[in-house]
Amino acid sequence: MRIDAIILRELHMPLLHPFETSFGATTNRRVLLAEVHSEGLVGWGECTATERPFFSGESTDSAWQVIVQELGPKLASEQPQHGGDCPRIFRQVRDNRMAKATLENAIWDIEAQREGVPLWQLLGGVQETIPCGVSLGIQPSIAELLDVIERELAAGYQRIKLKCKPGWDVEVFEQVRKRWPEITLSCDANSAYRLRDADHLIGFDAFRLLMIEQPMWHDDFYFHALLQKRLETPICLDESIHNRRDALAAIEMESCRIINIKLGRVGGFSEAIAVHNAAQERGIPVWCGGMLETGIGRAHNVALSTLENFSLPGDVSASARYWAEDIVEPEITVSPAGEIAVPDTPGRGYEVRADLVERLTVRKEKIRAMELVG
Ligand code: OSB
Ligand code: MG
Repeated sequence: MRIDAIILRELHMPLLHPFETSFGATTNRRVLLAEVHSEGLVGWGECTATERPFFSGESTDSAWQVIVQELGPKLASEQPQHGGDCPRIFRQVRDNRMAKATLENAIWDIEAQREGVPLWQLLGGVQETIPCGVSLGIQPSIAELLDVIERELAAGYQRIKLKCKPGWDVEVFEQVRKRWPEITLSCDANSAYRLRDADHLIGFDAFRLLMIEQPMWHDDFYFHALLQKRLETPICLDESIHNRRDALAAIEMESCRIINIKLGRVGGFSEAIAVHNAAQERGIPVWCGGMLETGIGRAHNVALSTLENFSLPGDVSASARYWAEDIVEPEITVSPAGEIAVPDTPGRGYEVRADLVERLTVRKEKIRAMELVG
């Protein structure tokens, strides 16, 4: 496909509610969107980098810089035939996976439109409805958390994931389990614990959690394997898994029994599919994580979640949980059974509201091809 233009945008969008993890709270999202024009079609990609480099080493500003100076010019100088050509085009640039995913996913988005098939079918998806869970940030009090859980269960969500950290864990789980002994419950520490906390973490077994997500260091396999040996509860790795090789290492070392796949964290659809397949071949279930995305990233997460081995409820939930008004039409909605029905229209299946995107844009840059940049 001929790349006619790449426009990078930054949008400012306030979250309906602040979202707090063990590494900090987010109130306002700075969202990067890539708008790629090719032969009359427009593909969109959303960058999942956080405002500050606390989840991974990437941030809104680092991704902006790498896309404008490196990845955008490389892509604009090529004629990729498929989204799957992007990893080769970007190979010279190390890391920066969220920046790479922004552009690669936009190319898949165009490819699905060009082929006239739903994006999820182009990816090889087979599930027409996907099971949904919610990720609940750290709340000001346990009482407030219980109210939020009650609301999300009433909305139909199939799994409640609690963000946790030292001081916001066993007491919280105790109260939640007292009220709801049987719900599917998990927790996500975003790397908040250390080896000295191992005995404390083993205490989590009492709460019959579906999994404990990324309890220790963001870049570790070895110590998670030691911990997993002592835990009954499955460990799920998020931050540690950047690609298929990481997934193979984690599975081989028994660092985890479940993998969270995030498009940005692994660098885009190609690598996400490779991680999915590697896990499937080894009997390790996966689910799709979230990064507080707008409808564009959310639509891409929905499409990815249709692959066969996405067998656990993910963190892909309704637009209305995050945004007063989402930038896609229709918004992403979840049924009372806690499922998203996957769109059967060509492409991503959710139209981008170009007028609203334009209104929310605070910075915009047209990317120049490599030979023009020099
Ligand atoms: O670890 O899953 C995470 C949000 C920001 C950074 C890391 C994480 C999260 C979430 C959000 O849990 C889940 C969602 O988008 O609903
Ligand atoms: Mg996580």
